[in-house]
Amino acid sequence: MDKGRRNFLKSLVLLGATGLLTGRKAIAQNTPSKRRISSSQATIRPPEGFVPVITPDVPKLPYTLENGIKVFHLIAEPVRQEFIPGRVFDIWGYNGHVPGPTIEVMEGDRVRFLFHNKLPEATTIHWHGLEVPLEMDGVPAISQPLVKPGEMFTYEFTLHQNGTFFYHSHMAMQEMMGLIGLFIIHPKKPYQPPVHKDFGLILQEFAVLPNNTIPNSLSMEFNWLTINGKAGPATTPMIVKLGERVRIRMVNLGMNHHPMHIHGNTFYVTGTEGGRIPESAWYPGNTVLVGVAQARDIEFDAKYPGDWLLHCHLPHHMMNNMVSMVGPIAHAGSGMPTGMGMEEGMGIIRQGNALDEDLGPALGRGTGMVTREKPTSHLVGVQSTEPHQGHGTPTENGNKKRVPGFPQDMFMLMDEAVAKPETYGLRPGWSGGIQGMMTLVRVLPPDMYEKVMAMMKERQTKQPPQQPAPLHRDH
Ligand SMILES: [Cu+2]
Repeated sequence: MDKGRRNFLKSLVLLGATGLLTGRKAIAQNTPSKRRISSSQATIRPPEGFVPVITPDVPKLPYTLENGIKVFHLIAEPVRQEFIPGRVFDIWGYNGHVPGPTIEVMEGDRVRFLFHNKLPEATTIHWHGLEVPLEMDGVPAISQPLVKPGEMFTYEFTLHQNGTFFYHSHMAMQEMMGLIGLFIIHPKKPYQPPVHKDFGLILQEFAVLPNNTIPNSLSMEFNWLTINGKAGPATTPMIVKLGERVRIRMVNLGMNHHPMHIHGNTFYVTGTEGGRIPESAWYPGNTVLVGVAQARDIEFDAKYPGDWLLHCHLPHHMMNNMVSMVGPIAHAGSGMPTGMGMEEGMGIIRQGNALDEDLGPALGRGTGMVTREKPTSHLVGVQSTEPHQGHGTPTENGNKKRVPGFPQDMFMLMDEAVAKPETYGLRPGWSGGIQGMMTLVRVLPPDMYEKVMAMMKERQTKQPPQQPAPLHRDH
């Protein structure tokens, strides 16, 4: 058994024990199905060559085994989560995380989900892409009754598919609050050619008005774009050893499609939300459109050493907190209520004359630390003693020329605030080049790879994984 698989099995045991402890209260409230499972339906063991999926910044959902059934506890609840250092948002997730913890199972498994609703309103869970009996499909009022606050519902089915799937609330606005998670089903026989690294990423978008923490789920525009619940540069790079074969699974459930682009490498699209694509139909690219409700798997051989960007190529999805043309409201300090009318949307809240330069573009696009605006005439044409804040690229001092369109840059350095083993050895100032829906695939030569992996292992043994504190743990 190789090391990766041994570690995976070890982690299952540990996670299983955790699940048992945290799930005790839930078990008492629930009446699980008494159905007996024959030995032919017993849990499927991972095959030789099995590679577990890695979901940076997102934990796996633990389970316990009961008569060969994998039993999971899934809790929908409010979550406080930091997308980037200093910016904590009030969103909704599962088991204290956004996106929810990754469900990782085997084709042929029988699974049971004891679903607890700790939200203040009714919800259900839909298993996206899974062929399950209608009564397990999770559509409120169509396939099942609503799961009211404080209630539970048991979902149980057998998995006959394999591939990249996801689970999510089937209440549209709840989806926009963050309620989604990965559901990875490994095949009984590993896909060919085998990969060394298998990553899973969830792409999400949130509209949070300046000085607020609560997303406006009605907005059609978005200013926080995340990968696995983090905005660049707080996204955690994917660490790969030079020469390894890599799979990256990407899932999208928002209002926008995301053309995901990788630098310096050519990949093949090898899977969709419908499962594995036959090799004869794989197609090459370096950008794959991960449309709403879609999953896309890509694979490539990591032949080129380097720190390669993987990012959505929509320009506005490579920013944090962009809030163009926000009027005085930006520095009101007390925040704006969410749920405003659609016409107010994101960033078109103004007072008075729309063309008054005192109500010019807000300068907080960097990481949103600054939402105070200044008259645009302060930016150019005068000897500026106060360069636009939060921005790191040098500006020509004493530039007497008024340059229409200035400023555009949002270069913001925060290397130290987001430092972790996975960022070790990046070029100083690297964090300025990564914002919004951006992350890195770091293809490291063997010596550097071993060093980073050792640092990651040390972190694992030294600190428990960081968990955002749910707001209402005691419900
Ligand atoms: Cu995008």
